[in-house]
Amino acid sequence: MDKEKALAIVKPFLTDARYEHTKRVVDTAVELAAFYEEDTAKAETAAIFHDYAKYRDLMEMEALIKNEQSLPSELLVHHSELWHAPVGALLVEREVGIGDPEILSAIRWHTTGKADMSRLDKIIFLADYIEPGRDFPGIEKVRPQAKVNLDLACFLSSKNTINFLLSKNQPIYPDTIFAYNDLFLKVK
Ligand code: DGI
Ligand code: FE
Ligand code: FE
Ligand code: FE
Repeated sequence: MDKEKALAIVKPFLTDARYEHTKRVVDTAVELAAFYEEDTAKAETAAIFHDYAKYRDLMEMEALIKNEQSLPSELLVHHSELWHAPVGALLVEREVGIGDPEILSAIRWHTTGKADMSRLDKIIFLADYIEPGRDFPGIEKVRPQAKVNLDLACFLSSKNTINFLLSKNQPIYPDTIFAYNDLFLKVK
């Protein structure tokens, strides 16, 4: 999809700050896709729409999670912050008409990750974590790995996120753990 057209679709659904974040994720993801010889057009579209559902009404998302076969009800016992990724993939398909399974997968898994992520999944997961506006503790060890070892960069992001969640006494979504273990075995 044309970049300007896609950005114009997503903009009304985002705050100004989130829109700026989205554009930085786009630049980061396209740069990584080019570096790893992945499809830059798919990376661009996935990045533009990755936070499409970030500000959807919680009741609307709850109803979708209850009623849609493709959304596991287990999401409901976890933090609602996780919902926008899988719900976003569904709504981007339904409302925007994006049908490419690789793009939808990258949107779906951008928050938690999962085991056996595709290269595009990893690029969006990582770009969302390291875009230049981010300032997470430990991020300075992740950024230099992005173009050296994609699995290691994703592993470090996943580890930092899990440490953050543990420090906040938050439960860890199963796919977040599956992503961590899978990447652990890949980088050890
Ligand atoms: O949407 P963004 O803010 O750009 O970033 P994101 O989609 O990576 O979501 C960020 C939030 O999701 C962040 O506050 C950490 C949280 N998160 C990621 N994995 C888990 C999680 N929260 C819980 N409770 N459990 C998880 O497994
Ligand atoms: Fe997100
Ligand atoms: Fe993320
Ligand atoms: Fe994001």
